[in-house]
Amino acid sequence: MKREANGATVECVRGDITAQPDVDAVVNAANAELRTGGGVAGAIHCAAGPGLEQEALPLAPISPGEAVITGAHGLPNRNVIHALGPVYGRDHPEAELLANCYRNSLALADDNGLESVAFPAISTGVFGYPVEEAAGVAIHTVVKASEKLQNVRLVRFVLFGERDLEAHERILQVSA
Ligand code: AR6
Repeated sequence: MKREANGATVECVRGDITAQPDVDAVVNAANAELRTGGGVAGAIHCAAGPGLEQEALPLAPISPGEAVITGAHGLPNRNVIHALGPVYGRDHPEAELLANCYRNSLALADDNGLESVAFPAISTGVFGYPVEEAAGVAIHTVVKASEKLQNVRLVRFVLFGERDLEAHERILQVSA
């Protein structure tokens, strides 16, 4: 499903973040060291090839809420934006740190002249953030941030599972 927010389209789809060839940037649910890792990070590094880690490593370490941008290497996009989500129950205040991931990623995309960005559900895997809570933070932050975007016109949430998709759609329905 999709909604309009301040001239930008916000949409939720079920899929794989490494298979979004029509967006300028994909966001990586990174680790602080910007190394390969598992989950989204593993899939992105695997699809991009070793050049991605080589380019990213000198930008590490990053802190929760922070985001950095690199080229996309073997991925069919222009850039990868690497954002470090909070570990649920450890990094506080977790909602603020998670919101910062989305805000900072969108600001980086916008500043680099990108028009479309795809996000996974940051922190909801290994980092243990309950998906319903994370979806609220993610969607509200993106809708609010869209007020200030000059270049980004499409923000896509790419959810791996049906339950994750439904959680995001429920929030998007009432927020844009
Ligand atoms: N496309 C879209 N979503 C995916 C994909 C994919 N290919 N693969 C997994 N997901 P996670 P985190 C979903 O663990 O919680 C890594 O090891 C997944 O089902 O990737 O921020 C890093 O190195 C879940 O809903 O990110 C870090 O150490 C969501 O994406 C740590 O995990 C996020 O899961 C980051 O943990």
